[in-house]
Amino acid sequence: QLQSFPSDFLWGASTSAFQVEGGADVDGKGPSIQDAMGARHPDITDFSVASDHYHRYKEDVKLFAEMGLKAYRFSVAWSRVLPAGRGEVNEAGVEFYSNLIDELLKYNIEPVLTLYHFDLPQALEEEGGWNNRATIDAFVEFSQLVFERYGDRVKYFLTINEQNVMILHGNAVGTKSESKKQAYQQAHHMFLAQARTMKLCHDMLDTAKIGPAPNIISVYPESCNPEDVIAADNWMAIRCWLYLDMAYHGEYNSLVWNYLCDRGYQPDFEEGDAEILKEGAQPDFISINYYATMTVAAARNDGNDVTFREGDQQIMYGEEGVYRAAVNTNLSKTEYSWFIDPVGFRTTLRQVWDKYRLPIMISENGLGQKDELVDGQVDDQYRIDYLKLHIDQMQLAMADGVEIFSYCPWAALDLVSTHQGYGKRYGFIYIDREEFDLKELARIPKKSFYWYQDLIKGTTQV
Ligand code: BGP
Repeated sequence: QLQSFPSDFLWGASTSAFQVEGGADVDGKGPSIQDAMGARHPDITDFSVASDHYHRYKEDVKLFAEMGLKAYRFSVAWSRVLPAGRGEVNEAGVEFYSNLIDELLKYNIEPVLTLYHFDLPQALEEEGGWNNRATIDAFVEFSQLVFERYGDRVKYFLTINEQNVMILHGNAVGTKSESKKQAYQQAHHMFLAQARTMKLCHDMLDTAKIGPAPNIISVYPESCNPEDVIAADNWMAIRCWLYLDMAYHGEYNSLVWNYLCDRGYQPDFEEGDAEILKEGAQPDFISINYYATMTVAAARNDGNDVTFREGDQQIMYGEEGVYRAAVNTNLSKTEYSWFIDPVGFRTTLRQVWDKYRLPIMISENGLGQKDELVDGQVDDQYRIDYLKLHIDQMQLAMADGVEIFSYCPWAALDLVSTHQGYGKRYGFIYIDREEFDLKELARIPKKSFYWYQDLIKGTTQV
């Protein structure tokens, strides 16, 4: 049934630096905002050791090779290579990623490098973080270093992971802002940083490909009431299309721009910004993270549009007077209350393809669950079921004509959740540690590891 995948399809898996590496202050690494915040909740772990991938990457890459991965998506911790965010280069940090890339290539695993995954250097945060326009220059300096040092070996670059989640739900992922107006100013600076970096990548490297990596999910109106339908459409534009339109067209989506102006959130432009955004709109592909769809009803403007139900997924709430979140009774939920919607994955892929006609990479998709180690094994059949349903729908999307070249589920190995600790696991490889008890951090392939290995083997043999 899986024969329609091209033999060069990049079956992969994902991680991000601060969630997997540990080694938070070794070999000259500077603190990031994630380190500086420590555990955001006292009852869950911080990121200081994580999965200790920094010290054990060789063992991990060997397991990735055994699993059959064709690609591995990771991020470079900005403050590991530039401890102060700009200026002096930390050669030990540069070498870590160089070694990691070589190790991947040794096993023919394509490195997919995310430049920025939630972990701004703390030194830049202290100068205002993304509120400060100078952070744009620092990001470009960082990107230039990455292109210089790794551009000879890395072909695929992702600019900014889930910019839309940082802007709309910064509290969950560590990006602070005092108001929506300020958040959209930060977004504007990130758009400029991304545009300059995409251009720089093409100026510096002949064969490299680069693209944005927002979280894109399709939306359902709660009913066929036209007011619900238009609210859902607005949600999609504000929550999703803005971010891809900026990368692709280098312009604000007009519908979203009107919304920003109506509510007084519109960012300040400096002279030349419009040209930078336009000139840098050079994505070679689009990468999306997909976990769950959203359902939306018309706003009632009664003070309850925002209602965040305890236990619901953070991204599932409304905005007063704009739209309100609704419950989709057709969908089941994970034990962390994230909706499960494989068909919505197909819809999302079709919509992205229809709008932009660029090849698509899926840089995240997966199931967070409390796995149990029993007699040295982890039977995560639920994760296999989840991934299989999504892969089936991805295949149907491909049959619809959507061009997809890579699937990198979250996560290659267990790592620290952005805001829900180590108990919530996503990996194909179990890491033997508890929230606060590090144990030996042994690597134990889960049942899903062997299932994915079989799937990759089955679809890539000629
Ligand atoms: C995405 C992030 C990842 C990751 C994942 C799972 O939003 O890009 O960094 O952690 O979601 O989310 P969580 O860790 O909150 O369960």
